Amino acid sequence: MPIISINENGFLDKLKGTNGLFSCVISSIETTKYVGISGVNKSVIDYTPAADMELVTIGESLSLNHPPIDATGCPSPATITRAAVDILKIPVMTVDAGSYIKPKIPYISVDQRPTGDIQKGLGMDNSKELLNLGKIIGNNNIYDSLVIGESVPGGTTTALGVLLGLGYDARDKISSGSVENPKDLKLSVVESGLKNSKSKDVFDVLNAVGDKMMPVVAGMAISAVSKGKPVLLAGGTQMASVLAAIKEISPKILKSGLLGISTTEFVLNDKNADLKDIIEQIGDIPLYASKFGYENSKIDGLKAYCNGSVKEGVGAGGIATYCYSNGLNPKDIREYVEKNYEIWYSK
Ligand code: AAM
Repeated sequence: MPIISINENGFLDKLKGTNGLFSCVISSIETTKYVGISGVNKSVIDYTPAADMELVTIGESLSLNHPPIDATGCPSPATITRAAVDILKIPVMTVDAGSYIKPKIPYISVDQRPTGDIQKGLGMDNSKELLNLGKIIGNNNIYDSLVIGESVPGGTTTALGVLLGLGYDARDKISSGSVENPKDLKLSVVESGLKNSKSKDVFDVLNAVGDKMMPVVAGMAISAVSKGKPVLLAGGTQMASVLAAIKEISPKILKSGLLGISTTEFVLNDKNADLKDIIEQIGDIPLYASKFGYENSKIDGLKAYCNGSVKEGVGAGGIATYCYSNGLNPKDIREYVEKNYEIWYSK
């Protein structure tokens, strides 16, 4: 099986065979403008959330000449997500929670303005409202199940901030979109921001050092699970912070048996992070990791994932878990990405 399962509780059987929707919530973070916290390439960072979702939805990035890249030139994880949704014809929905550049495809808007400066504790002032808007989206979901991803450059730093703010032992355990996880820099940014958090209440912590994707995804997951639908949080340590927020807001959701989290093998095996430990601190939730066989790839940019480049994002790990549960193999995804790589990145 190309899925590593930890603490499995029958969730995957509930996901299997469902007519699911892939949804991705995007946002930008003002702090990335002047602090090098993100592994996403500086030259494309403002365009990355939009270009990621254009690629996933229609097979090309309209807002950039080519799909986004990381600091070392490796391809965005949106390439994996595109392969998965295109092969199995999975419907895609983009939710904009404040990307700098707006996608040139239809999307649902919950907030025009990007996430603010988390270093000053000014991530947002409307996390409660964003939670409620997320709930409306989840309530109106007509599909049997939801796989929810994110594209938020700088998002592993907000994840660190929210988990620390909620009292978790997360200091040395948060992953990164870069090989060289700038841990000290990320920690100093969130420690500074947390000083301006009004309290340890989840909404105050989100407002100070969270990003706008987080309350939206939390709301979507809470309302969809409440309606009896399986929800897969598609991401690594970023989705762990969403899980921690859900636990504060609606703890019964964690006990429903309808919530899981899935990432890539690259995040699960990241020596600079410890996702498994974080999930265990939060609660009794199944954790999955998808394999891709990228060690066998002929393309250097894909092989580099095995050495810590990119690792995850745009729901790549989770949508692969959904697809593997429904008959797809890692080879199908790898070959699709390899076949399209030249077309996507030749410009
Ligand atoms: C999303 N698109 C990406 C990408 N991500 N394109 C290229 N490289 C990535 N790493 P950090 O906190 O280091 O910025 O990592 C989080 C970002 O990396 C998110 O946008 C995530 O979706 C992924």
